[in-house]
Amino acid sequence: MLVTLIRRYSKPYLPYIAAVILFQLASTIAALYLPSLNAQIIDEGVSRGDTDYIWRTGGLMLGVALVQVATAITGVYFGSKAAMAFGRDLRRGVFRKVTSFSAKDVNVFGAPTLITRGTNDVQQVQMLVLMGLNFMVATPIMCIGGIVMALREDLSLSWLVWVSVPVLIAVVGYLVVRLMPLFRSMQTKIDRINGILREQIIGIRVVRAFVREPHETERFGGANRELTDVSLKIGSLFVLMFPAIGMILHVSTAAVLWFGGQRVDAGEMQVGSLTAFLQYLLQILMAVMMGTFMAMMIPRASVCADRIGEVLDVEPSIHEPEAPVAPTHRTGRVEYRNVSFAYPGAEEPVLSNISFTAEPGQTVAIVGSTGAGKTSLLSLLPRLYDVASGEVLLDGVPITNLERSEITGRVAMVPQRPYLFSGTIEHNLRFGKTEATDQELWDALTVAQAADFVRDKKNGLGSRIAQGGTNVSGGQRQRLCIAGALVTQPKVYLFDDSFSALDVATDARLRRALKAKTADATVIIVGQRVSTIADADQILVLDNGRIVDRGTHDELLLSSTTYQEIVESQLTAEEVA
Ligand code: DCP
Ligand code: MG
Repeated sequence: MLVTLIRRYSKPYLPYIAAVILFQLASTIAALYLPSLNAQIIDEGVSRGDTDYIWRTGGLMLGVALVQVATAITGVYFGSKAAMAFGRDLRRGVFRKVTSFSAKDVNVFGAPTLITRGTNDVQQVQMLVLMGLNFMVATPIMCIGGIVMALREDLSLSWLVWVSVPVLIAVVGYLVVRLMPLFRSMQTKIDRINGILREQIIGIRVVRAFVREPHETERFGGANRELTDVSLKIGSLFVLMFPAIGMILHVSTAAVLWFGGQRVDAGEMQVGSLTAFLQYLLQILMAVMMGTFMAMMIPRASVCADRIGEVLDVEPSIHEPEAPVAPTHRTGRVEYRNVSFAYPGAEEPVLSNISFTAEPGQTVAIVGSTGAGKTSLLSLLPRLYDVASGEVLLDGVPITNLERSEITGRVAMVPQRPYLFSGTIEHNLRFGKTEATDQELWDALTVAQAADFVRDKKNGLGSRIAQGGTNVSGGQRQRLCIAGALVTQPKVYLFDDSFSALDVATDARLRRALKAKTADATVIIVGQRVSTIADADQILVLDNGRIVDRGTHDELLLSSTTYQEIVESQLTAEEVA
């Protein structure tokens, strides 16, 4: 997966990568040239006292050093550009994919892990690409070139290379092998922390209400401790790594000086060659170390790449039809034909054999006890879920044959738990229709009985809304969502218990205004309160996922025992009050 991802997402940046390779090649060759120039100065210039030679070669050395620095910087510049662009594209890929998910697909993963995969996991892969680009070319050339150059300086000291390099590889390799499983478990621990944190932030009111803070703190503490433990283990191995590497470098230096010194004494080697040899050996060891570090990043990044790949490979369970049908008319007629539906993974269907028709201009109300399947029934029309059997038709066309834009353009749903996005009131109202005029917004607010409270706000339409709409009351949130639906002027309105947070008087006013505004539209209302639904053209009584009775309020009062019970329970409650 790692290779596939890198290949697929780095394609547009091949010119950058080519530049990186070129510049690194230049910089590495320059770096390899420097010690030998240094040796020449010492051996040819200093030993003979040839100041002229020293100046000339010194100047050349300065020039080479400048070239080396400049090419190295340019190489890193292009490398970073390519790696960051790669990361951006990959993140965008994950985001696009997740936005194409249906509710069912999101449930398969869960929100926290999708968030980690789109952020932290992408970052790990991006890091590998960055390191890879910065060291991939330099490391092997430095290593091999260093060995060749070192041997050119002095063959008889070469055994020092053959000893120190394997020792370094063995030590770093051992630590890396110990580190790998720790990195792997780190990713899942981060997932867990994310999950718990998210749940607690979202559920903060419940946590407060039930004084669950100590328990929740404990739960988070546990996950946090686990992450800390893993990080500590990783840290303690890293603590070992640096002294170990340092020791190998220093012992090698001492050995070169010791054995080389003897050869210099014996007149078999020049001082310049000795320093050059030492520098080459250090370059080789550095390169080996970098190579091993890179190797260490691969397993972690490939775990991350697999996790990202899992998301990218999902075929969204709800997709556009292959051969979309254009409806002959767009009036908003809704028909459910023998619809059954079960949530993914559930054994029992939540809806069975639902059939009804809602004509334009009509209001269909759905009542039923909690858990009867009302929300599920509504969510089938905008295709949040697909039916198990039967058909849902919009203007005579099965919605599975309609393009998504055909459905969303004609159907507006006010969900049971209304949601507002962070931004302003205006931005939320224009969510479904960006080109709406201010007048349209105010009209919608007036119908939704929300104009007064928006006008009372200091910034009016520009008032800020917090994420999720938590800085307005439940009733205000409902009314803003209703207004948002009205702005889009759909053919079909779905109100899922949207008037529950309103007092009876406001509810009545709202529905009266709504009636005028939605005269030609199809309205499907889920309601608990009998007063909300009493004047509907058709009332469906839902029980346990089945329509047990249907008719108008007056008909049902006579014929339906379930409906009678609902009415009685509310009448007595109101009478008592
Ligand atoms: N259900 C489920 N998975 C979901 C949502 C619901 O398994 N993601 C189940 C739980 C209920 C049944 O489906 O037993 C019906 O749920 P609805 O949300 O459709 O029920 P209502 O909307 O009728 O209930 P309420 O009046 O409480 O809103
Ligand atoms: Mg519901």
